[in-house]
Parts: sequence; structure tokens; C-alpha cells
Amino acid sequence: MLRNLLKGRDNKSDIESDAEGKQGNWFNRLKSGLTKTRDQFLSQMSGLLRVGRKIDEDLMEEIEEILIQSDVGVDTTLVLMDNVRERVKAEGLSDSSELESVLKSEILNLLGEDVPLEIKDEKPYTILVLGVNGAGKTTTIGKLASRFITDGQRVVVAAGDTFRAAAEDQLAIWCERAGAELIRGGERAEPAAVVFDAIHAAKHRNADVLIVDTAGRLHTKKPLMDELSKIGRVMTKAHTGAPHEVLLVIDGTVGQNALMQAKIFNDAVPITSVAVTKLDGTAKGGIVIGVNAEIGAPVKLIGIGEKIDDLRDFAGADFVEALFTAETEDI
Ligand SMILES: Nc1nc2c(ncn2[C@@H]2O[C@H](COP(=O)(O)OP(=O)(O)O)[C@@H](O)[C@H]2O)c(=O)[nH]1
Ligand SMILES: [Mg+2]
Repeated sequence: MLRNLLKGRDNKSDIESDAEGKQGNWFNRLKSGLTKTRDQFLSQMSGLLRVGRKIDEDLMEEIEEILIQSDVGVDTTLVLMDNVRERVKAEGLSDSSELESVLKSEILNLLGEDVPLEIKDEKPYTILVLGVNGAGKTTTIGKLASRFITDGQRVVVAAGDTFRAAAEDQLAIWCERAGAELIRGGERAEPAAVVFDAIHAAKHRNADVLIVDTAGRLHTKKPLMDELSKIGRVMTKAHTGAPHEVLLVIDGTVGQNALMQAKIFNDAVPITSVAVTKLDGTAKGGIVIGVNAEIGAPVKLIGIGEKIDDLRDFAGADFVEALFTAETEDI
């Protein structure tokens, strides 16, 4: 779990080295995507940690406050700080400058191992995408489709959000941009029927991946959840092991509310992975830290912009490093 942990700032991660040259310095782009969260988090935290203060209960409480302000969530903050206190005791630490590395490693511990979203052998590999309206589902699907297609995969997308005609049109634009085939049923079509057709179309076209968009109108909570469960059941019947991935998209600017919503979706169809979007526009990036512990599914993707390549595999060590690294500091 603590692998990679205090990867020195001179060490570049594999992902970073791979992406370098192609899309610039991965870590720096992540860092600039997290600017607002870091400005809030780091400026306060470094004031506390880097002045050589004595480690005492006052200091611990001030750290807790910063974590909660950065939207780490009360429960997650308490668990995290309990673990930090234990480490401080066990290792006999007394100076606040020693806390940064402990905090980083305990945050990483909560995040768990990195689990990339990978296409496995099942053909087509099916990804059911859930989340409230505006969370970034359609955008994330467009970005994901583009990534798979760039990797040489054949991608079919199902327009399971049939509630508004505009939703289908928006998805059609993304599919065209990415080069994915879209299966649509038209406004008010039965979503489960569209998804059923899409599975057959994907098989017929020998697609590698099928990504299913869904509606997210939470004001009709019960019918929506029934509809999503039905889509899940239809997928399972039509294709072995489907849905292979249930990706919940949450809006990073919403904060802790997003985790409450996540639990409702999890009851409809068990979530296997999470994408946190809009981390470029929020000081609430701390929400990422508690997702795995609270929902029981790892963050696999993060959205750091509206463009087609503004999607990243989540890398815990890089995320933590980006949080703690000032804009001007070079790595
Ligand atoms: N800044 C930023 N905006 C995003 C990101 N992901 C999605 N959006 C924007 O959020 C809005 C809602 O996204 P959409 O994909 O339509 O959400 P959906 O209702 O869940 O399908 C759109 O204006 C997107 O451009 C992101 O990572 N960063
Ligand atoms: Mg949508």
C-alpha cells in the first residue's frame, strides 16, 4: 500500500515519463489542474508544517481544520488524523516539519493502490457510466472514447440518457470528435431498450468497448434508480459479465454532497470505479481522498478540463505530491 510513497521529487513516475514529449510534463499539468485546491490546502498547511512548531494537540486540530476546509470530509479527516497521531507516537516525532511525510503517506494509505481503468478481454468490454446531471458523464465518455480509439480500440457508445433530446445531441458531438459509433433511440426511448440494442450492435460490429451513457435527474430519484438497475440487469442478461465496469462520475466542485449521492447510486448498481471531474476549477479537490474509503470503489480517473485530452488516470502518489508541491517548486 505504501509503495511509491515518498517518491522523491526528482523521481518521475512511469505515467509521467510515458506521457512526456507527447503531451508535455504530466505532473506539471496535474499540478496546474489542482491549482485551486493546492492554493487553499498548501498555503495553510505549509505555514503550519514548515516553521518548526512543536507537535501538539493544537497543531493536530489546526491540520484537521485545513483538511475539512479542503473538503476531505469529517469522517475521512478523523480517520486520517487518528492514523497520523499513531504514527507520531510510534515514531516519537516532535517537530512539525516531520509531519508532512507522515501526512502524505497516510493520505496515500487511504487512497489505496492505483487501479487504472483497463479494457479486459471480454469483448465488448462494457462500461456503464452513472452520475447526477451535470457531473460530467457525457464529457468523460467522450474523453474516454477518444483515449480508447487512440489506442486502436473500436468503440461503440449507447445514448442511454433519452430524457432530453439535447443529451443525445451533445453525446453525438463527442462521439464524432472521438470517432466512436453512437447507438441512439431518440427522445423518450426506453433507456434499457437502447442499451440492449447497443450491446447487440457492438457485438455485431466487433467493437472492443461499449460505453453506456445514462440520465442523472436526481429529482426523480426512485424512477431513476429503478431505470439504472434495469439497465444493469439488461446488460447482464445480454452479455457475460456485463457491466464489466460501473463508473460513477462525480463533480469535484460539489464537495461532500457528491459522496452522499454516490451511496444512492451504489444501491442501484454496485459501483466499481469513480471519476472525479472539474478538479481544475475547485478548491475542493480534497474530496478525492475519502472516495475509496466512503464508497468502496477507487478513483480511477480525474477530469482536469473540458478538452478531449483533459482526462487522467488517477495516480495517488502524483496527486498527493501535486497537493504538497508549490507552483514555483520544480520537480
Ligand atoms: N472545467 C471542467 N469542466 C468539465 C469537466 N468535465 C465536465 N465539465 C463540464 O461540465 C458540464 C457538464 O458536463 P456533462 O458531461 O454534460 O455532464 P452530464 O450531465 O453528467 O453528462 C459541461 O459544461 C462540461 O464541459 C472537467 O473535468 N473540467
Ligand atoms: Mg450527459
